[in-house]
Amino acid sequence: MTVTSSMPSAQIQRPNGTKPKPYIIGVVGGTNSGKSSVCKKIITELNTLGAMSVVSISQDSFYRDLEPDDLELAHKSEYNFDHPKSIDDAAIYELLIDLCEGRPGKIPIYDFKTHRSTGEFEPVQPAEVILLEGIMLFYYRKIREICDMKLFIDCDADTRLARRVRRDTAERGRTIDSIIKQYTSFVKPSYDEFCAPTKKYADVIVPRGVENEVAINLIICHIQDILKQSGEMFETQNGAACTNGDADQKR
Ligand code: UZR
Ligand code: MG
Repeated sequence: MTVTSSMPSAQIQRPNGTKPKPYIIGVVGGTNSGKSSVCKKIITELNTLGAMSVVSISQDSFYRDLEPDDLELAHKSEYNFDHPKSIDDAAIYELLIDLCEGRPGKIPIYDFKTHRSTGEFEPVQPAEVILLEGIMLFYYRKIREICDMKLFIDCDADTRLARRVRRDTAERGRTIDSIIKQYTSFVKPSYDEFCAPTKKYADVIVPRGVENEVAINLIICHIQDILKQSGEMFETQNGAACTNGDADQKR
């Protein structure tokens, strides 16, 4: 694990008397690097440690709707979903602002088989911790700047491709030929252009993803410390007396 900075970069402060803004953790890495697994592991660990509310948001929910021509290309594996313009980054940012300001939001439900948003949404409530994962999130300046902690999951390209073949055949209705065509024409070049260079923005670079228990434990401890500190500041400002177990009331 490489620790390049440990300063939280919280920009949004809520007025005195309201709960502190959620702690936003951005998790970036190439396709199938293990981003979702790292997020799941962090959620499980945080939940076991105390009554902490955590929500997880994926960049994959925010693919833009395609025009008919582009949709046709997508079905032939000739559309570049790994280009920054394919994501509605403004919608992600607006959702984060809503959650930071204590308003509930909604996450679109995307269907990878049809390459379309289903038109349905999943409601999301403000929480103490927000995990935000996706291949290009640090490419978008506003999103990267709203993150308090930025993780980059580092994983060899051959491992990622092998996992991608397995996942996309099993879960996303793809053939091996279409996966390889998409990978060599778009996924790999876009990773090199839009994802890998954003590693420089990460606070922590995690090799081997979810298998890296030492790194994940250090990250969990850091999150706990930060939440404890902001909970204590909140109590001091508001004169509230809470015990350690009252994480829900504390924040
Ligand atoms: P993760 N993707 C599709 O294959 N089809 C879609 O309709 C939308 C996205 C792929 C996308 C990217 N692209 O590599 C991957 N391509 O989903 C991101 N080509 O998902 O980070 O979970 O691997
Ligand atoms: Mg994923």
